[in-house]
Amino acid sequence: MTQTLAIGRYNPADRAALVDTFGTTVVCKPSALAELGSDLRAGILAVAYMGHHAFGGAQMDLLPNLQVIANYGVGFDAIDVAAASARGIKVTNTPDVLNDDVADLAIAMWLMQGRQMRAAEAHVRSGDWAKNGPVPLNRKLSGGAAGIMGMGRIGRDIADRLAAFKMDIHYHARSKKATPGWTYHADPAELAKAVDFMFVALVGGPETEKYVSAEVIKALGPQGVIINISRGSVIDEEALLNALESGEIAGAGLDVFVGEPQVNPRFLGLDNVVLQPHQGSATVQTRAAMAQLQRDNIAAHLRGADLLTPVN
Ligand code: 8YV
Repeated sequence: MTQTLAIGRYNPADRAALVDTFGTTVVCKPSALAELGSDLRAGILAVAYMGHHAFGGAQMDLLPNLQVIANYGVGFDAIDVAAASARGIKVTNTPDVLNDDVADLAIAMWLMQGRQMRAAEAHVRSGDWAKNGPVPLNRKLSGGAAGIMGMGRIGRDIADRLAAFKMDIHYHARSKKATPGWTYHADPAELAKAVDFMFVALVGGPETEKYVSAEVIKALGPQGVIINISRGSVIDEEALLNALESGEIAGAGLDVFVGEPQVNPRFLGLDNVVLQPHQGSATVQTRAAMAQLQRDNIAAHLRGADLLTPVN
């Protein structure tokens, strides 16, 4: 009988690999658990989890012999880790393998927003270039001041890329890090005040909810642009929309939203934003590496070896 249950919308290759490796049963979301027979549920030792639906104590209790939840993603805010720990369930994630792709997307959104590439492309496609001449001048990006909100693994990879753009780099984190001379700000609003471009790379979850508050957004000022590749929840989205609509800040590049994949329709009417469908890690190579690490964690657990990337 299968010992592994996969929860989530896996791409065909990852799904096939889970089924081939573990004889996995696959369901789309945690709410489907209750529909599985009690014998099947009682046999499950490992869950391969993917997605952003909450997976909490109530769902864990439907799997009375569950030992490990291997998350497909570095962010594990959908999983109630405290509830898992209380039940003796281990949680793993997929750090590092996605850093490059997520940092690449952050830089791409920054360039796209700053150089108004969406409007510029429309200018070419519509024939306006030939008819009406060049687009208005944009702002220079290289050599400016950039802030990283949350200097973890992904924040560091974004900063390394920004260094190649000759940016003056500032950051906020819980503590000062060893850096090549980047400026630390203990207060998030002070970071915002010091820079024009703020890259948000915080860990999601209740501790960081609306961490980028109305005050922080205001401190960024009218030239300010926010790029967010972490979680929608870490920004006060209502305050962000107000600031974008009123010109309190200049723009945003967003890969993540509160309540995604539903996106607040107010974003759709704005010309100063670049919007992406939470695709930071969505390349063939990176998703394959995430899926492999997820399977490796499950395999390690089932053979009694140490977990590769434990969370708790
Ligand atoms: C998701 C992510 O895991 O790693 C993360 O934290 O946000 C993504 O890579 C991916 O969208 C699958 O749910």
